[in-house]
Amino acid sequence: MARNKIALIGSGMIGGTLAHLAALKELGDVVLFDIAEGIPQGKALDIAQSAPVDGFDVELTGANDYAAIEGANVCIVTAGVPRKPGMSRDDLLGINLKVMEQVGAGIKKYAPNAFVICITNPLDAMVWALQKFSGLPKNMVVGMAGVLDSSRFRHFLADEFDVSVEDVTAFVLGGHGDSMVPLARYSTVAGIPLPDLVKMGWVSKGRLEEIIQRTRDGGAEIVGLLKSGSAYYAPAASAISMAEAFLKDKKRVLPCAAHLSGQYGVKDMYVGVPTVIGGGGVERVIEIDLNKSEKDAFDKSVGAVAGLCEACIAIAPNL
Ligand code: TXD
Repeated sequence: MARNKIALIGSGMIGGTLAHLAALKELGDVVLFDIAEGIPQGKALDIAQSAPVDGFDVELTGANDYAAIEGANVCIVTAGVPRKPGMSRDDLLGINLKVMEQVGAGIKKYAPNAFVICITNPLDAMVWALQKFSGLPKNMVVGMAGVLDSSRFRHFLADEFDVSVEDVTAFVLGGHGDSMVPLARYSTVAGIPLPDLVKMGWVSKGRLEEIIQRTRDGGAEIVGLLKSGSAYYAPAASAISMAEAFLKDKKRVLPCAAHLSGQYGVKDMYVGVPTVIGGGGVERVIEIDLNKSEKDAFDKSVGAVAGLCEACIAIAPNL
């Protein structure tokens, strides 16, 4: 029986970590792809040389040609450039949009049946453009942000309450960015919603607000500490959980940037919502009840994503 094949488009910090995790978990053979020559080959060889120590049997290869991703079951896209000093968000958007055009063409040609997980920023707009450039079914192209954002929220909550991270569930909706919407009402410790924990005296309302704000600023906090580059361990782990849900048909309920066609009143946009991920890709978008303030925050976040999509169309009218 042939192994699954996982193609990593972009072999930078997240790409390399993805390759290591996918290999350790024996999710399948791994192909690292990048335009930088030597980087994907070097990382593939380095990780392959750890296989005898850790005892995993997967093949790792590095490539600069899209033909190497042929027949991949999963493609995880991190290709692009990060924001550098003096660069506006629009500059970044323009450059990464061109990258998505190339990546979309490569996937369309060599891996049209793959489940595609986009990580490149600005996430909600890039995944939207990648789906259009690749022409793959909308349920097979998804963006990673919600798993990471809710994992950050869970970490902070578990730390605050001094309980296991395993017993904390958290819910984050909306776009990946300043306007993300962490939902306290749907976040729990072993099923006890956060507002109840406030009533039980576990945490004050003010402190909970601080934790929510720290979650929103989670990416920036790490950028500030690292000085160059952004987070990569938790983003890679988050994308791997999505790939695993697909490859093992686990039907996990995960928040992802999914294509909406009317759900939550949103049409033809990718926004962070709870989904079911299994062998059919995004098998379901779960529509939860939002109260007035949650809906307002969600709509504001959707507005921010719509602005990014419009900026994409201004650059690439063929979208
Ligand atoms: O939650 C989330 N979605 C995110 C997103 C969390 C953290 C970081 N997030 C974004 O992921 C970040 O803003 C970046 O846009 C991506 C990738 O982050 P990473 O830290 O891995 O960036 P690197 O190390 O700069 O790697 C990017 C690689 C690098 O090796 C380039 O040579 C390559 O992308 N690159 C390309 N590969 C293929 N094709 C093209 N055109 C290309 N251009 C650059």
